[in-house]
Amino acid sequence: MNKLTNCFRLLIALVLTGLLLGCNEDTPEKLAAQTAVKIESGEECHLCGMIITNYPGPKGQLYERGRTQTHKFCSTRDMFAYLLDPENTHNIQTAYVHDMAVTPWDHPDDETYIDARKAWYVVGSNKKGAMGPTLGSFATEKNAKAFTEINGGQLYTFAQLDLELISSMGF
Ligand code: ZN
Ligand code: CU1
Repeated sequence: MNKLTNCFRLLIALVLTGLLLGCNEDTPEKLAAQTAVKIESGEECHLCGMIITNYPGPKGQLYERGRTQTHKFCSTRDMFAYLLDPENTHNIQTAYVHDMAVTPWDHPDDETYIDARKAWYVVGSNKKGAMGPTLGSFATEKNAKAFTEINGGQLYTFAQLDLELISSMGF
């Protein structure tokens, strides 16, 4: 009886260890998905091919299931044109945008990326990105609102953005 219990315990311990190891497995895919990466000078926008760091305004990057590389974009506008495309949207695991409340518009910093799904957006402001009109991106509603008071534009949450709105921005 005792022997059996011990055997059973050992089995449970083995299974738990296996589960833990499984969870901690840092595959390149997982690492790419979980964090925003640095955009090096010379890197091109996945959508339009422009050199990303040569232009002002918030950038975007996203991770698509099954890829080993993060897709990087010259502007939030281009990232959303890609992300909201029905062909891509269901494959996208994580997306990041700059928090423009804490970084200069002309040279947004690599350390200031936030989860794109939790961000607030301003469309129609007088601030231009790499492709012209773009979406200002912010971690908080308060900061997004403060931005509209100076630069104009309308507030949106991630869920309120759609392809029609992005196309209507023109560039
Ligand atoms: Zn682009
Ligand atoms: Cu571009």
